[in-house]
Amino acid sequence: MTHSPPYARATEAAARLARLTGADKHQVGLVLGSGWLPAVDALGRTVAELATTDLPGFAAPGVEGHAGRVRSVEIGGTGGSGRRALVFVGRTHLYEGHGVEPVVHGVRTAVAAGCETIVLTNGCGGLDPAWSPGTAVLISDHINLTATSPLAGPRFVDLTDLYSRRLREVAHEVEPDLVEGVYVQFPGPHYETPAEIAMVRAMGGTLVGMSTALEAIASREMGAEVLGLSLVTNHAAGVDDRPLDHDEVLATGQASAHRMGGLLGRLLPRL
Ligand code: 8IG
Repeated sequence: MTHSPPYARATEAAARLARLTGADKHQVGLVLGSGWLPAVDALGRTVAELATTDLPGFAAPGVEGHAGRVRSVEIGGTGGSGRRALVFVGRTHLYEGHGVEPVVHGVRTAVAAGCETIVLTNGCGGLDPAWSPGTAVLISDHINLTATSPLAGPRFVDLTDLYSRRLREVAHEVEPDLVEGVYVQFPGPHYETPAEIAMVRAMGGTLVGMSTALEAIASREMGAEVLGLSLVTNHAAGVDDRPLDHDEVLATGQASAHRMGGLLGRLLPRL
């Protein structure tokens, strides 16, 4: 069944990627979300970089007017391990309106390129008032409120340990004071109302965003182990009485770039 169109397109993208990067295989796939983009240069030596639109199956540039980029990065600095990370600098969101397939095409391509580990990062709203903007949170589980799935047909995938306990333990070794949270994916692009955040709290959610859950499901289905990291860039609606502001989201990402780059740089060699 992995020969049906979306999977076949990911295989084609992986083949093109191997040709353009000179690497037969990559070992770790990393998706950088908002808040994490400024950390990209701290990850290691970039061996090759291309636009996602150089590969088959990726959505055309969105509102920002520029295509996402993919980097092939050497893991572990100079001397290196010979292992490569495939780094997606930006992602396609469900709210762009192209459907769910382009949203998960990056992680499917990464797994088809050999990645057995997928690291998903995002910027999000935090429900805990103690999580000030700039707090990194390890995702322990998710609640998918998009009312959709990246899978179609009888694919009854077990999600019991979706955000791998083993990889979370590795993350705690690398960064002992990392807290954990339950990520709730909304479709967006609007932020939540305070009443919706009260609902999320009642459900057991502690982080809200517009990505990650669907990508985690698609990664798991293809057999990858998943690690999720959120950067709280704002308090969720109603947690304080300030309105949400996209410029603040960007500023928090800039201010956190050094710390998040350091965290990912120490994490990648351990995955
Ligand atoms: I950055 O508060 C960021 N993305 N749904 N809610 C949702 N997405 C977000 C938020 C937020 N902050």
